[in-house]
Order: sequence, then structure tokens, then C-alpha cells
Amino acid sequence: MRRSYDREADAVAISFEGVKWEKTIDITGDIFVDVDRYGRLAGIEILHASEKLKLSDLMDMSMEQPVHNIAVHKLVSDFHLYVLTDYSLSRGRSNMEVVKEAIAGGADAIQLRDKGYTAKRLLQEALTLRDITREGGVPFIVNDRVDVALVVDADGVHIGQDDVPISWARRLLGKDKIIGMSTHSVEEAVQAEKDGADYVSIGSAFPTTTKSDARPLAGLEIITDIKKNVNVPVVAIGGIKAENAAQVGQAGADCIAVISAVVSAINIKEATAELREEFLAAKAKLEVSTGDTVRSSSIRKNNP
Ligand code: TZP
Ligand code: MG
Repeated sequence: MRRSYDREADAVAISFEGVKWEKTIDITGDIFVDVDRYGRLAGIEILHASEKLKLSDLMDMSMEQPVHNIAVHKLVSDFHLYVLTDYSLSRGRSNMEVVKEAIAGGADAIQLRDKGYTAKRLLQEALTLRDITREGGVPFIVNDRVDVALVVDADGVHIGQDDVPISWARRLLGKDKIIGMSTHSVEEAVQAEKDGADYVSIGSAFPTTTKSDARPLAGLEIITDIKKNVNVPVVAIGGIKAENAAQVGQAGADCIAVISAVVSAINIKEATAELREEFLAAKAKLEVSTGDTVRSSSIRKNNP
């Protein structure tokens, strides 16, 4: 990509699907985006742009629906601790109780993932969790079942390599919903992004007994490799606890996803807050050393 930013300039030239387009824009709005990063996600080549560009301008400029919805991307970029349910590991506590406590502890996103449930039970749980997450202002994702996500108006779905393709899920859910995809290699992650996934997950970071059909250990290095090759957020999963969350942050993951470390904790709220803090502290260190800035709102969430 050829880039040329001019602080003073208020003109932008882009190329989208081979069509060159120039526009003069007002840069006095209050929502700004990183044109390079978001432009690439939307499939737009920025030929020349002001350094600060309004989100709405960039969305307008795509002229057609972008491959990635920029607003969804911004939302998912704020996921740092993602909690997945598993009633069998919850010490008898309901998903409702677990999720309420996890939200109180600072969970940024909740996923309903109870593999053994009948469709009817899953739907009941999804309806309950939809209400709680909406009250808590936390995005709600359903594992595997696009139909359930659709019916309860979840914020998105998480699918695996053997589930329905991303294109089907997108057709059913539309561009405003989050689609996450499990990946196990750089190639799968790159493909998922191309197909329109809003985030990719990679696991297992560490050994875990939670997932019976877990693939061989992915480790931490692959997180760094995937980060170098995709623009969508990278979520690490598998065996992550407060003791090792910092290593995942150092490896460059945008978010950690956990089941047992939260769901099985005696004090769910405290365990959630501790995990998030450990992870974000490591990320902040990494970002200082690489020159990136850490979003202060993310860091401060439970530490006013
Ligand atoms: N995918 C890869 S590992 C895993 C999933 C769903 C299980 C994560 O559970 P835990 O208890 O956080 O290791
Ligand atoms: Mg699945």
C-alpha cells in the first residue's frame, strides 16, 4: 500500500475495488479512525489521506458494504477478557450467576458454550444470558448455533472450522453482528479474516482438560505469528489462568478467552478482575516497548 499522510490536508484519495476516488472531507468530527488500519480492513487502499479521518467518512467511502464492518471491528478491539460458559465446571452455579459475577469482575464479552445442551435448553439459557449481558452492557456471543444467535438477537456467533462457513453465518446474521472463528494455524487465521471473520481465536495456548477434542497444543509463538498476518483481533484460548495470562499478553494477543479460570473459581468476580489485570498489565508493557499506545479506558475499566 502506498501511503502519504498530510497533517494539514483535508482531502482523501482512495481506491476501492480498482475505482479511484477523491473526496474533500471535514475533519472536525469527533470520531476518528486510524485510516491505514481500518482502510485495510474495509478493503480500501488509501492513496492519500489526512491523518485523522472520521469513521463515518471512511464508511461512506467504501461505497459498498466493506468486507469488515468498521464499527464491529472497533467493538471487538475492546475485548480483552472473554468468558465462555460451561455449566459442568461451575460448581453447580447457574450460567446466570456465573455470568453476572463475571460481568461484575470486568469481563468484556460473554459466550454461551454449553456443548451438551439440547436446542431447547440452549435457547432458554441464551434468552437469560441475553438479558443479563444487555443489562451489563457486555456483548453476547453464541457458540456454534447461528440459529440461536439470530433468534435471541445475540451480538454474534463463534464458529469453528467444522461448523457452518462464515459466509453462511454472515448471510444469516448480517453485517452488524460479530462472527468469530476458531483457528489453529496462520493459514486458517488469514483465511478466516478473508472470509469476513471479525476476530480469530487460537488455541490451546497452554494444556487444558476443558476441551475434550482439543487439537495439539498451539503454544504462544503462533499467537505472535498470527498477529503479524491478520488485522482482526486475535483471541488466545486454552489453559489460561492468572499465573500465565501475562505470557499471553507478551505474545501479543488482543484478548484472552477462558472457561475454567473464571467459571470454576470460588470467587468469580475476583478471579475475573485478576485475570484481566494480569493480561492488560503485560499488554501495556509490550505496547510501551513497541511504541504502541494502550487505550486508557480499557486499563481503567475496574479501577476508577
Ligand atoms: N478451545 C480451545 S481450548 C478451549 C476451547 C474452547 C477450552 C478452554 O477452556 P479453559 O478451561 O480456559 O482451558
Ligand atoms: Mg463449533
